[in-house]
Amino acid sequence: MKSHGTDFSYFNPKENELSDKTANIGVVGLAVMGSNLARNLASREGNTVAVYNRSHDKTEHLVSTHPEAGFISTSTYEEFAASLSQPRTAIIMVKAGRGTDAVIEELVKVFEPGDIIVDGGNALFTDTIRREKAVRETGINFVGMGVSGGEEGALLGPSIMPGGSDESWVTLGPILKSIAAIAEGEPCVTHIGHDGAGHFVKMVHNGIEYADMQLIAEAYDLIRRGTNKSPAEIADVFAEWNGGELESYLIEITAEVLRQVDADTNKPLVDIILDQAGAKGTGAWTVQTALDLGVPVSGIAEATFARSLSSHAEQRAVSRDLPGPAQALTVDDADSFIEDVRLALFASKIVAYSQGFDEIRAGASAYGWNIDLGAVSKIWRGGCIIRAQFLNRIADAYRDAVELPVLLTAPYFVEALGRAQDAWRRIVSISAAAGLPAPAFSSSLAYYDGLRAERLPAALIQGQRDFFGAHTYKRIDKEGTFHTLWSGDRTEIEAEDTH
Ligand code: NBP
Repeated sequence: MKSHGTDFSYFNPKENELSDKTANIGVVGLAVMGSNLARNLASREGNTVAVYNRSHDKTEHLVSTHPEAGFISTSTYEEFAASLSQPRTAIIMVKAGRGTDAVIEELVKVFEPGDIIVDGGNALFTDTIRREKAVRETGINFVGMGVSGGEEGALLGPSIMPGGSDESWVTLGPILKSIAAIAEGEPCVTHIGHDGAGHFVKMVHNGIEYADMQLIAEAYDLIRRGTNKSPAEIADVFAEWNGGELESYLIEITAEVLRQVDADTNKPLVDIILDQAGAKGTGAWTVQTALDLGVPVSGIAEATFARSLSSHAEQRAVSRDLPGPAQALTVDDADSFIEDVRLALFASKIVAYSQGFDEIRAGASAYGWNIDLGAVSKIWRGGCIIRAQFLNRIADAYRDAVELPVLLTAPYFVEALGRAQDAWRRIVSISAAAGLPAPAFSSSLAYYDGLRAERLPAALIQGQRDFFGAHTYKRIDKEGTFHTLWSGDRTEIEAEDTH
């Protein structure tokens, strides 16, 4: 995880020498996300939007192609600052990393204490914590803000996850509520917590997205291989699933992608697309952070690794002749097989979300954020990529038990997992026997069974650790920490705790 340096030691609040401030919000960075967010802001009553981009031609292009937006075009940071009413509020939408630091450095020179700088890019939350600390010293507020929903979301209503101070939320809250997606009458934005909390939650959102996509891909693959249905026929299956408990944006677009026919070859597009999945790194951040926090997000990790395995073309090429099972997948009853896959998908999806919320809980505890998990699930119901009907069930679970230690132990999920588990086990067994990779299905099931287990073989691991490294162990029958003298007479002694 790369971090980028920031030095605001030169900061010297400027006299407010410029007048004619007419915009209540500004956007810096006018590539696709910034332009669309600026247009969204401008379309809401009461907003006047100042825009700035490093290459001025982009600013001119946006302003001239959208005269209806009434943008205030600016070509320098000074002009940009002068066009904003106080407290000045600017949303940065530039390529995350060095670009973000570069813009912050410029804005800090022209903004004043009490003003608000918002980073709406996909920043690593630890960068946001560092930036917030540095900017705070100047008296300016810094808000790291996760934005989900892609280009369309930015334009029509994203799900927004702002961090930052309570003071900045007072100004920002109404503006963000005016542009966010609406789900069941509620805007998909809430003040997540201080400093990096918003970007942390956005990161986990993306991790869950990876898991959700991988699970759907595994479901598609098993149905295709098990039933010989065409992609268009499987699109119908997904469209039907979208009418039930799996209803979600990702299931909906899966049907659309599977139905698409390639114009050049007249074949299903999914058969023409190279089977190597890309990634921009937020899945890896989620897993790296989970490892640091000691949170087992195995479904998200498998989904991230599955993408990297897919993209290792040379390794796959030399491995093609590795021995596999003699028996291919055979399915007698296609309809009941498809229903089993649906249930396995639903159960695994519950695990992925449960693991993601576990990571948010652990992050909140480690970084001192007070995050309302029910509110997080609600703001993901609209605008974002993982929007899904069952987020309401997650909100219900945290409403009924705020301190719920494991999401999947909430009554609704216990019932759903009980209903799904036989099918889930059948699907994992069948795919393993047939040599078909279903890593997210199988790791989710293993996680579920690991949580359920009355006793785990971790006891043996503690014995091994004590044998080779004198790492000590605890006993089930008495207090204290113990070590066996493995290379001596193998008696047990009380020891210092070196866990
Ligand atoms: P890009 O990530 O492609 O960034 C391009 C923008 O960054 C341009 O405006 C460019 O200015 C500006 N920029 C760069 Br690069 N370096 C700069 C610097 N040193 N100083 C000032 N400006 C600089 O744009 P995007 O795809 O619109 O995404 C914007 C942000 O939103 C990113 O952080 C992204 O991760 C995040 N995001 C994207 C999505 C999505 O679906 N695309 C979704 C959610 C969040 P120039 O025109 O002068 O080169």
